[in-house]
Amino acid sequence: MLKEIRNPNQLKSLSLQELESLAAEIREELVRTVSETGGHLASNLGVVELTLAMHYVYDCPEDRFVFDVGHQSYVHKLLTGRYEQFHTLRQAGGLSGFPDPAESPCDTFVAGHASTAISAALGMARSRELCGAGGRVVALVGDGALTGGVCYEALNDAGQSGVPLTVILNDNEMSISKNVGALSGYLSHLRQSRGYLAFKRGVRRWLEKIPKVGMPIFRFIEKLRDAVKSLFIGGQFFEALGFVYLGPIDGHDLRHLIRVLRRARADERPVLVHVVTQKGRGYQPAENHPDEFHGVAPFYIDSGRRRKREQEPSCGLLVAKQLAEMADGDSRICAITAAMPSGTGTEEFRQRHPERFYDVGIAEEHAVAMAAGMASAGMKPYVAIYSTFLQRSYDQILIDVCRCNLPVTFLIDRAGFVGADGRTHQGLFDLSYLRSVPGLIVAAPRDVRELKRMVALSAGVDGPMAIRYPRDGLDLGAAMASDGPLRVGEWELLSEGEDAMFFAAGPMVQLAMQASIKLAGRQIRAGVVDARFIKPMDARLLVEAARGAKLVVTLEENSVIGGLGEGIAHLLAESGLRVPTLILGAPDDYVEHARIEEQREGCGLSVAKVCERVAAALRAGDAK
Ligand SMILES: Cc1ncc(C[n+]2csc(CCOP(=O)(O)OP(=O)(O)O)c2C)c(N)n1
Repeated sequence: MLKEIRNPNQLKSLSLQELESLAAEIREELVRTVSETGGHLASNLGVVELTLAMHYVYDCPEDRFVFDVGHQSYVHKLLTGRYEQFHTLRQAGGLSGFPDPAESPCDTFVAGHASTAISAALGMARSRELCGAGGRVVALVGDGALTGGVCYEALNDAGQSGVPLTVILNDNEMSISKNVGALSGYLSHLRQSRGYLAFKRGVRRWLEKIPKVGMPIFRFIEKLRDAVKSLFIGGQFFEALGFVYLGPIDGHDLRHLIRVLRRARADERPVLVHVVTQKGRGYQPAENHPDEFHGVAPFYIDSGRRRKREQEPSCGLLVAKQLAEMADGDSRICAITAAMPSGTGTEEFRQRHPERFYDVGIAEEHAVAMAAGMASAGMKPYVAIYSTFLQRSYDQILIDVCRCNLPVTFLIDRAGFVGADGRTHQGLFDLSYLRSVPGLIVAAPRDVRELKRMVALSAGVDGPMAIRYPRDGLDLGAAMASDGPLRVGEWELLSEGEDAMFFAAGPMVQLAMQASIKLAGRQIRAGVVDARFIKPMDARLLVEAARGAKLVVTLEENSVIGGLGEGIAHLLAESGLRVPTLILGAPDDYVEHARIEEQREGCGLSVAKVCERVAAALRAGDAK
């Protein structure tokens, strides 16, 4: 059946039984494809019936769906004419793993970062009112996303707006890991009231059988719903915010879902439908380990085992282990994560020092402001957040931490290209947004050995520091390890060269080394400096190394706007040294999903392409 669905309107002619078999087909397709491509499996398996019911009740694209984060939009993609391309998911040139309006008119909004769907949906609903356009707007938000503060700003605004808007809360008790926080406890309290709802359904079935008076009595009871429900369910948090609350309902019961969504659609007020689903539903390994199958690499369907062994250990895990050891001897050290204990490796720290570990939910701004508070009261917090999500915390970094010179260390994971998650997840901006922060030390180690030294160095830094690193731990080997002292703001000269001088940061040092070897084969002598501190920069070594060269080349896995290269160009200009400078890095753009090597190649950051650019720049210089 799935093959035949080119348009979600086709669903409307299917019977309940047919919809149920379609759900089974969709699950098979999800498991088959994601086992090959990798991706967000467990979240999608959990919303199969819910997405079917949404498309059954609403009319896409006239009605607009906004998926929070967007990682759970695969079922929607399959139902909106993208079945044929589904096997290209997350690969270069293929379907994105997130909604993308360029792919389909049924994708209304790009997300990737959590907790923005209610705001966007309210904006769309208001815009429709102003333009006199019809159609409903529905936001699908997870209970994990609901730990993010933006949701409350939106609920607060939407609840009093009187604008027709439906928020579907997909409550599976999980963020990536187990959900956290008081609201998660509140939702669990609501879920327990399902006994009451089952009781209500039972009453209806019973009353339906009584001719004439049965249904009027039931409707009377329904009118008393709020009063009766509050006896069983307790505080009506969402209703206090101005929403009509419907639920909790079983998110795998299609008949019930359709009935409740119809009711929500007919309501002219803001409505919140609380749907309870099981993450990973229908595929045993994902049901057993929904956290591991949240975002998964290609795997064998039979066992759920990964096809390729993980490149172990990740930088995050190494850092967390080291930090846990440092914390043994320093009771001020604590670790903070924003809903990513396994992704950032900080789970390791939790094992050893649970009393000094904080998972604050998807709340990066709060995480950083809280770290500032802890540091101001004597602790030494380490905040582990992915580069892309730390963007949310710019203000807290600038004002709450750095303005007061507080000893908070930022462990910035997934810096640089991130591969299949694509445009919304690239860690290509942190050097730009952090370099502008007064007083912040910004470091990028070239490999895991250097990373270790930087984390050790951070212990003695009595102010803010950021260390950025990619997911996979590159080890350049003992021969490339530096044995000299590591001092804040000091770079390292790795090799000399009179034609070109590379200044590279992070894993780009390896690329610079490889390029310099290849260039030597073309009689071009290129030296390499590890510019491991992006702030403060080593002005002395820069001028010394650049003075004898015909060309300065900077290499970074960051946007060329505002990163290492621009910083070096600025310093060179200030020093009065006039050397042509080639700034190589990510373009001023959003880099699409592909493998990391493909993304590097596409941005000109391969050995061959770097050599070409350097040779061409030198030729142009000679010609002048
Ligand atoms: C601002 C931000 N921080 C962190 C993440 C990483 N992240 C992606 S999905 C997710 C969990 C979302 O949980 P939930 O909303 O309940 O959806 P589920 O996967 O359980 O359906 C997290 C933490 C993100 N996308 N955006």
